Amino acid sequence: MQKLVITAAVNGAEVMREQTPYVPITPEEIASAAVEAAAAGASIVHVHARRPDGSPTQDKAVYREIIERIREQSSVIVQVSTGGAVGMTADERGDVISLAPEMATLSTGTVNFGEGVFYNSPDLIADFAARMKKYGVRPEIEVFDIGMIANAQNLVKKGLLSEPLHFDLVLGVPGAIPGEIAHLMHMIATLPQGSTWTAAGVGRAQLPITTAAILLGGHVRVGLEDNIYYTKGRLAESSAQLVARVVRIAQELGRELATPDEARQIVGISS
Ligand code: KMH
Ligand code: ZN
Repeated sequence: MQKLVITAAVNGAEVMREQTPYVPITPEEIASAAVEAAAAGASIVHVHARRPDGSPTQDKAVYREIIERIREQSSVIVQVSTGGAVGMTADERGDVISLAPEMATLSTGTVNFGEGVFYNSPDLIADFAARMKKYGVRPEIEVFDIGMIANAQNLVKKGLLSEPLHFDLVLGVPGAIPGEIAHLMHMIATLPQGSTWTAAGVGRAQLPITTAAILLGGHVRVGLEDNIYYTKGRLAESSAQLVARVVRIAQELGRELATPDEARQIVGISS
C-alpha cells in the first residue's frame, strides 16, 4: 500500500465564525492553521481565501499572500480552491490558476450544495482544466457525485487532463452523494485504472469515511472545511486536531505517513 497522504482542508468557503471560532480567516491565520496541520502529519493543505470580514473571495492577491506565508514556514503542498463559493462566477473562481500553485481543485460536474447549486458547466470545467495544463498545476478532481468520475474521463479523451488522475471523493454534502461507505466503495470501483484517490466525509461522515479510506488503501482529507466537530456537540479546536486523530488511526492500522515530497510523487506533482 502507498504511504498515506493526508490533506487538511483548513477553512473552506462556507464555515463562518458564527459556527466555530476556530475557523481561520486572515492569510496569517490560514497559514498558521496550514503549518500546524502539516506539523501534525498533513502533506497537502487545501485553502480558500477570505476577506477580512470572513466572506469568501477568490482574490489572487489574497491567495498569493497565503501561499507565500505557508512557503516561508513549511514544504507542505499548497492546493488552492477553484471551487470558491456557491454563486461565484467562473471568471472569479479561475483567476487563481495563473498563480501557478502546485495543485488546485477541479470539480467535474454541477451539484446541489446545501440550499444552493455548485455550478460547473462543461465549458467552465474544460476552461479550468486547460488553464491548469497551461500553468503546470496538478488538478485534484473533486467528485461530489458519481457521474463526475466519467466527466473527468471525458476530459482525458479530449486531451485536457492526463492520466493517471488524482481524485478527491467527497461524500456527505447535502444534495450530493451521501456519506456512506457503500457509496465510497462504488465510487472507487468506477475510478479509471491507475488513479490515486483521497476521500473526504462531510460532518459526521468524516470519521467513518476517512477510516474506511485508510483501510482500502486510499488517502484522506480532514479539516474544518468538511467538519467542525471533534465529537458530537464538541467543536474541533483546529484542523490539526483532526489530522492528529487520523494519524493515530493510521498508526494503529499500520499505514505509514507520506512526507510532502513523498506525497508529490504519489499524487503526480512533477518537480
Ligand atoms: N465551496 C464549495 C462550493 C473546491 O474547493 O474546489 C466548493 C468547494 C470545492 O469547496
Ligand atoms: Zn474547498
